[in-house]
Amino acid sequence: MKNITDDVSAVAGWLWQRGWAERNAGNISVRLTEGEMASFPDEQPTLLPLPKRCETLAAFHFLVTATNTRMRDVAARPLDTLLLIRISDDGTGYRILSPPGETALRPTSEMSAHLCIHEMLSQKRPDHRVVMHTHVTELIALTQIRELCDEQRLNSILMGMHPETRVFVPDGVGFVPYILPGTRAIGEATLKALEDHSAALWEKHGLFATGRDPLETFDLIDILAKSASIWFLCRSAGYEPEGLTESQLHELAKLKF
Ligand code: 2HA
Ligand code: ZN
Repeated sequence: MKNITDDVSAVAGWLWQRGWAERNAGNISVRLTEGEMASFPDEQPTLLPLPKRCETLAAFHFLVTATNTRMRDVAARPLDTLLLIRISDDGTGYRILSPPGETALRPTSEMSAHLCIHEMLSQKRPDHRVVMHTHVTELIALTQIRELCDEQRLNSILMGMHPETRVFVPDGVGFVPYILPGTRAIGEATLKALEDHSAALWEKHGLFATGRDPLETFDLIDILAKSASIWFLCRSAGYEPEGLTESQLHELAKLKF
């Protein structure tokens, strides 16, 4: 538990420093492994309802950022801003195990999207137990350009701007057209986009990424942001970036790490 809390709080600090977490922007959840799961307190905390039953996540523990918390506070005071929750045995609700006792804190407003995604991950990519949402300025800016609001076009830009992207984000990003945040509809659209990609870009809002651990998930976001920045730098200098050629991309795709 301590290591994972340290990693989440380190990443939260980086998100803030990079300018991707204004006010209470962004949220992080981690499905804990058996070894990290906490024992049940003697007195069971109140059962809180889930918007949708999550049978596949029954009895799992998650570390989640609390709603209305700032990433800079998660970095400075992880124990006051991260919640340890346990999904009930029937998957209809959850209990907050930490902070202990009754607390006014509640999980992130994007909790329903996070849980939908964790359900899919537990089936399709069980080693991916981190879901991270943040407002990556450079990537959001791409989605403010109407002609770039297209999955193929976005991926061709992102892949072409830097070899790292082709190597470390081989499946590229999924694109989610604008939907009101916090709704079931955006949760479902994100889930669909993440079935085939480790990152989903929400039009005019931000990025959702999945990974095996918080540091790896941050790295993926960082690489995508780098590609977008290079594109904007070239455009701001008045040039159309050339992009890696098909044969260069093909060669990179064969690299193994
Ligand atoms: O957690 O970023 O999308 C605050 C948000 C909502
Ligand atoms: Zn957001």
